Amino acid sequence: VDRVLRGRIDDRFNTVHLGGLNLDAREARGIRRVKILGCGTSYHAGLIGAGLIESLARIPADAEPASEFRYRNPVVDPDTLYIAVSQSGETYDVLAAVQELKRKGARVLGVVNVVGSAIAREADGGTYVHAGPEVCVVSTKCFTNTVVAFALLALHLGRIRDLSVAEGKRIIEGLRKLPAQISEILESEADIKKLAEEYADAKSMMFIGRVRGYPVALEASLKLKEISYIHAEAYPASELKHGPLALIEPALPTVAIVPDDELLEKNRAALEEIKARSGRILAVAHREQEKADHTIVVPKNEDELDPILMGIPLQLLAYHTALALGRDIDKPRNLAKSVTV
Ligand code: F1P
Repeated sequence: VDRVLRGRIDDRFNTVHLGGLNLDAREARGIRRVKILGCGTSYHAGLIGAGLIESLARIPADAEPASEFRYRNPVVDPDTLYIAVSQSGETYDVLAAVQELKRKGARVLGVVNVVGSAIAREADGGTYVHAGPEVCVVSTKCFTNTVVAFALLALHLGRIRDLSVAEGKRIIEGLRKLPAQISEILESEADIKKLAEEYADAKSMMFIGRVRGYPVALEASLKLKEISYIHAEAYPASELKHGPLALIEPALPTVAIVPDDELLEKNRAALEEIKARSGRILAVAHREQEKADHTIVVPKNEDELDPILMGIPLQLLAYHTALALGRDIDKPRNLAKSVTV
């Protein structure tokens, strides 16, 4: 995270690599939409990125799995900024989406970890996320750094448009707090290990989050699947009542993302629905949640930056669950470091 924060999003630091954003102020003001493409963890980081761009730059933004986008003959719009996200920079679905976009005349930026990778070379500009060369098959640090890079991009676009200096400062100060807050979360690893051992007997787990918390739920459920092989599903908390509540019973624990923000009461109501059906609840929150059986308390940052911190204990939860089940963390089955076909 320090490394992303030290390299501003569009300064010379990037020139030797992806070349920065390559957007002048007039072009940045002309963006009508942002579309982010990635696969797996990179798609989930893109969903959080889209939320950051909408809230800080007030540009409509969304993310889509690149693996879907490339097959649906997408309409390419000249006023849309396309951004491809990839840790390895080699994932074929993402590369194919970038090539399809470029064939149709779009400008595509990359948010990539591996320097000089195929997607980095193909993109018209963008940034590296500096998660280090030692990343493993299952993406963790890169997820965090990609989201930080999106926060910087959202700030940059926001400042060119209508974001006030004071609002910009609020976010910058929040970003600066992240390294110390992440260290604080890592210090609670022993407690998270105990929780992982307690929930490791589950055959399946439900993950819920609302708005900013939903991509965190998606990513946490993917991490659990990838390395522990426990079946997991992620739902937007408000979708529970549209079907999935039928699944809730003591044998299906729910991991709930419950930040202290304007949606706190709504999220608490979802916990009540689950408790009313005798579901076990593990909450990730900024303070103990009465309805939950256990709460992992994480430090509070600015609302927009909370997803960065809330994802980290859940990466640790997946890691310790996998260890408790005797899985080979470094060689998860059926998973390649980059999917190149
Ligand atoms: C995308 C991805 C990873 C996942 C696994 C397979 O990779 O889906 O998120 O953990 O490694 O590939 P990338 O494009 O971000 O390298």
